[in-house]
Amino acid sequence: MSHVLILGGDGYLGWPTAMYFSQRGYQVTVVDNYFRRNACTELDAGMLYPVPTLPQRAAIWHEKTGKEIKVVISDLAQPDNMRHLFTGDLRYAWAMDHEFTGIPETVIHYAEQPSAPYSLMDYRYADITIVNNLRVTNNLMWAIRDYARDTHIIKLGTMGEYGTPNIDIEEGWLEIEHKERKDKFLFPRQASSLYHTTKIMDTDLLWFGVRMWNLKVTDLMQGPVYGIETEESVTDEQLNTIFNYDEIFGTIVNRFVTQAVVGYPLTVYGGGGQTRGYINIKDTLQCVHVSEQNPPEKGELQIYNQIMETFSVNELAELVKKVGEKRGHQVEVKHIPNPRKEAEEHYYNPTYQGLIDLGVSPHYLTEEVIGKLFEIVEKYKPNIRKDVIFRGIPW
Ligand code: USQ
Repeated sequence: MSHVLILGGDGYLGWPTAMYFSQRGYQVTVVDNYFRRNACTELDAGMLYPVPTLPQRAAIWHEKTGKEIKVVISDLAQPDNMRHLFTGDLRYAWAMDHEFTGIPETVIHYAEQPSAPYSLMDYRYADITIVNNLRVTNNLMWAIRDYARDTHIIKLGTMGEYGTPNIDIEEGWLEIEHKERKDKFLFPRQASSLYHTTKIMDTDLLWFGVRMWNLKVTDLMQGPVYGIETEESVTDEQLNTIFNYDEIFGTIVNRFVTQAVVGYPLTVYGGGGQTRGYINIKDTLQCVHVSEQNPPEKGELQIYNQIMETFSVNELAELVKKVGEKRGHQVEVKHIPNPRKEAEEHYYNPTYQGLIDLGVSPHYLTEEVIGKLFEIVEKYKPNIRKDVIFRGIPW
């Protein structure tokens, strides 16, 4: 049984990934320090519904499926905590049991502060973002270097590393001809938040590890994700992933649907021409799985653009309005001054063929798919707090 270690296993993507691999017969261990939950409490961010603790989630999963997900609660920004995951010394972490299950074949690294607005709230939140994200990645790189050189690191990157350049975006690399000589480099990066900047730095760290120590790394450049339900969560709503609709941790599609349900005008920032690549949470799981099944060679950094289609903010607002109105909601679209500093009209033409070539079959953002998301959000309507939807965190 192949062993997958998921760092950040309590998050929006981490928990669904844990169930997905467990369901498919993998031995799964999740590690988390509850950063996301604690930040939601600290910042009064609001969630669509409360989520059980990780040990509770694992117990519910076990009850439903007979399968086991091992849980470790630990802060991986501390180097020794990371190393203990590979040496088996879990005395200093909270773990469901202390039995060492061996070196994992794959580590999936989600253990990062994931919000752009959070990273720009003020210098303290910038510091937390930079310290957490870079230390966890560096600690992982060193633990793999010292104990597990055959282990495949799958790192969640972001399309935001590329920004919105005025040329086509390639999958990770760009061949450059300069003064009659050619070489291949990482595609130019230019982030539009400090959070996104940490992801660029992560890529640089791991690219260094690949060149120096022959590590095997896959970097998945993902766009904003939407959705709640995955195949594994449908049996019990307590298995649903954490769902934020607030300005800090909520992403746009999830936010717009929630806004439509409570009659809050859809918050289109500025002109609304901002275009990004989007992906259904179900496809994130497929992408990570095909990446796990197709590891790179030693000394190779493999990069995929993990999106399935592109939309502008205006297009998303129109789609949500259309579906919302069919379901009987009154939906207003409102352009508000953009709190962010970003291009509102720009060229955007990314390539995203690699994961599809490996066998991912996309779930597109159809009216039916949005309708299904509405259905779930409507169930929790009494929990939705209008006061956390927009605060206007400026860049
Ligand atoms: N936007 C609005 N109104 C809103 C919220 C967002 O117009 O109420 C706009 C933003 O200005 C931006 C776009 O929608 O142009 C996407 O914003 P977002 O908040 O959905 O996503 P973003 O901040 O870019 O970050 C999210 C995840 C992050 C991930 C990233 C992928 O939080 O972890 O890395 O999506 S990407 O955008 O491709 O960099």
